[in-house]
Amino acid sequence: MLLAYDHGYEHGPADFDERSVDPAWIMNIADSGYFTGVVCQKGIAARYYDKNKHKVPLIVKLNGKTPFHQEASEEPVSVQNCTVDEALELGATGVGFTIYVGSEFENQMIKEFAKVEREAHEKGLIVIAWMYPRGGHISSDTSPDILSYCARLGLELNSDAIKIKYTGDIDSFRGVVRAAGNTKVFVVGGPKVDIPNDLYRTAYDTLEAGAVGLAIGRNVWQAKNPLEVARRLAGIVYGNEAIKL
Ligand code: FBP
Repeated sequence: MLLAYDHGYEHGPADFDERSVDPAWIMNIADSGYFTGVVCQKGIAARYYDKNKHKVPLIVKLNGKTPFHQEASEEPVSVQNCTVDEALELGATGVGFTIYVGSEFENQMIKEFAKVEREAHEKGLIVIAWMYPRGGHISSDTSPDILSYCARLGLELNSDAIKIKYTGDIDSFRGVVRAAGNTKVFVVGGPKVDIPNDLYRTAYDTLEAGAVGLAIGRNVWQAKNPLEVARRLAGIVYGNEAIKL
């Protein structure tokens, strides 16, 4: 279970309430024992992640984009703002990198990713690719065929794991997981759902389809009781015995 907290960059502080706007509050949730990683941009890591104090492994997201270029005519591009060495210095166990598959800037992101992947692996870091189909050439970002293509690309680019959207049903998602080969698959959480059981059902189904876990943000830290949501999700992901609390 990875706790995602790069939303301040990707969506702006509108995603946060008075609790979740504070990165220190998030680090406590991440360190609660339910999570196997916290994902954030370098500024949050530098200022709020203490490698001598926090037990949860750190994944530094190396690129990002704001939502201000969302016109249909504007193709998405996620730009690198942090190096592998900086991530290492911050205490990272792994690095994260977004590729908007299908974007007119896809080649630029793949080229940057290839450099990052090479260097991160040489230096012993885990590499996780956010494989998001996006842009005017993409008809649907939950299409099983398109997500399978993204998953396969993640494997071919030598990602240890990919983070990807759910297709919406177990059978088609099995195909996505199969396309990823031995690259591990994490499923994104998405906007907060109103009915918690829908979240738990999706978590269960994605694991049933072969995903290794969830890389989830809003559905945890926007919840009234984040640790209760984390506990329920951990029960699904690890099985109850593995919960460390
Ligand atoms: P959520 O669980 O909140 O959806 O977080 C997953 C995530 O991939 C974040 O890492 C990232 O900030 C955000 O979703 C990207 O959202 P968008 O789909 O709007 O680009």
